[in-house]
Amino acid sequence: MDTGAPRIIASSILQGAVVPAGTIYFTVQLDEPVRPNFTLNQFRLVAGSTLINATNIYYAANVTTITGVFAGVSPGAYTLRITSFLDAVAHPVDGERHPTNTVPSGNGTAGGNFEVDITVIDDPAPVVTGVTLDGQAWT
Ligand SMILES: [Ca+2]
Ligand SMILES: [Ca+2]
Repeated sequence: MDTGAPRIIASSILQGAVVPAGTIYFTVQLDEPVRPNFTLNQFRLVAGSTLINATNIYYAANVTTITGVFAGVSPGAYTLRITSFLDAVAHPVDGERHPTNTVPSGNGTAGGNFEVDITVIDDPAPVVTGVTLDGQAWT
């Protein structure tokens, strides 16, 4: 009998990460399958009182690896938040982020949001900062 809450055991973005603006892919792996009836507000970017739902959610066939996609994210400070994943018998994910390593999640009690603070920055094209000439004199 399944008596345990799922936990998040891997996260593609860790607490404090700096990521380029644009499309952000946030993938998490759980230690058991969760129900695949996702809604886009189960992956969110939170910036103050602004809540941005995922643009898409993808998941592997066994529903242990799930990706939230956020398109067109502007620079700024955000919290990535995952809420309300349920296992087959409706135990909510024990989601609190690990205090130092981000994962595995959980505080021993079913439920709790998984939240990762990130900074989104402009990602400019590479700039030439120096050149090496091969001995030819400029005249
Ligand atoms: Ca379970
Ligand atoms: Ca918990």
